[in-house]
Amino acid sequence: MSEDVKHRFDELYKKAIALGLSKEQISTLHALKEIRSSKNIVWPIIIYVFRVVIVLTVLLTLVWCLNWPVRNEKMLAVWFSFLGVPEDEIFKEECILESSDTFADTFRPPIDCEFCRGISKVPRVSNIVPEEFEEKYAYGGQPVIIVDGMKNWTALKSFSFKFFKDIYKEDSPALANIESNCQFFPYKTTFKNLGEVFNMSDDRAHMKDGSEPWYIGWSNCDFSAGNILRQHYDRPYFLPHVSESSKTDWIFIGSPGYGAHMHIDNVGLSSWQAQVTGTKVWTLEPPPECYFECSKQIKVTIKPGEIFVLDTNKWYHSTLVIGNEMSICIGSEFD
Ligand SMILES: O=C(O)CCC(=O)C(=O)O
Ligand SMILES: [Fe+2]
Repeated sequence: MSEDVKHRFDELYKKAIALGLSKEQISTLHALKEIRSSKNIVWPIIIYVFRVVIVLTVLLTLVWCLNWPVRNEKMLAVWFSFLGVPEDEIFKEECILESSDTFADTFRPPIDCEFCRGISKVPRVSNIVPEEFEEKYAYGGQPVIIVDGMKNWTALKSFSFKFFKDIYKEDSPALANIESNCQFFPYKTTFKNLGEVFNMSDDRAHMKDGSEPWYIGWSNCDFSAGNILRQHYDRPYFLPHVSESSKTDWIFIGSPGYGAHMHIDNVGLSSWQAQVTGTKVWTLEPPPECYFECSKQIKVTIKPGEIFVLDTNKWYHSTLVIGNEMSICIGSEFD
């Protein structure tokens, strides 16, 4: 109400009292009731809408985090169809929305801490039969190192920076395919693709004094390159007989001093990673919801010739190449 209206209303009020009307009589006036109710109508509506928005946000966040009673994919499908994207286009391999690590971490459904309870060490085993590997390590949360996992692999002798540079030559179909269809992780480097990696100077690649460290990874989804790679290694002997390794191998390569930042994956399956050259320290952490039930951190050093098996979808993990040698790893998921 403006000051002028207030003033005039006060005057009227005083006159009405002077004319002998009581306060009670004045307050029963119809016009006064309307003024009172019109003054209060806006704020209650705003507060009501605000409350509804808060309750809906909390409910949707809970449903998203628990992935129940509606699956996250279904929620996204509803959202995208609201935006006019047809449902069958949403889950094609190329993402409509790139989800950042932080986004994916924040909205990751909570993990059952059973997988890490009581685990504080990573055992080194050898000569393990697939049945024992399956029972103890394949699908639970216990990470393991198989020290004789690369017996008879020629990769130990043939894999090098030059070996990969030759497979993915400039202008080769393999490099073009990798660059447009496979995943590439530059980590802390500024490389935009694999072509740029293989274009770096030999001095930097081989960590000549003072050169900048580097570390990258890529998935090999090129069939012809995959065939060449597989001539140099076999399916690890300890994998359960029925399990299949994915057709896509992962290669991680880089110099001492660098590695992968702390993250958790969302690939669904456990994976094995063969340390062909160099030495890498893995730092494992349970997800925050398991801090009070599991060891807070486990560090493990993987040496050349060893295979590390880890469920990267449950354990947060980061890596650091140590020593003097370039680290080259090849790995795959298994079901
Ligand atoms: O080998 C690395 O440096 C990281 C590998 C990784 O993040 C993975 O295998 O999930
Ligand atoms: Fe990972």
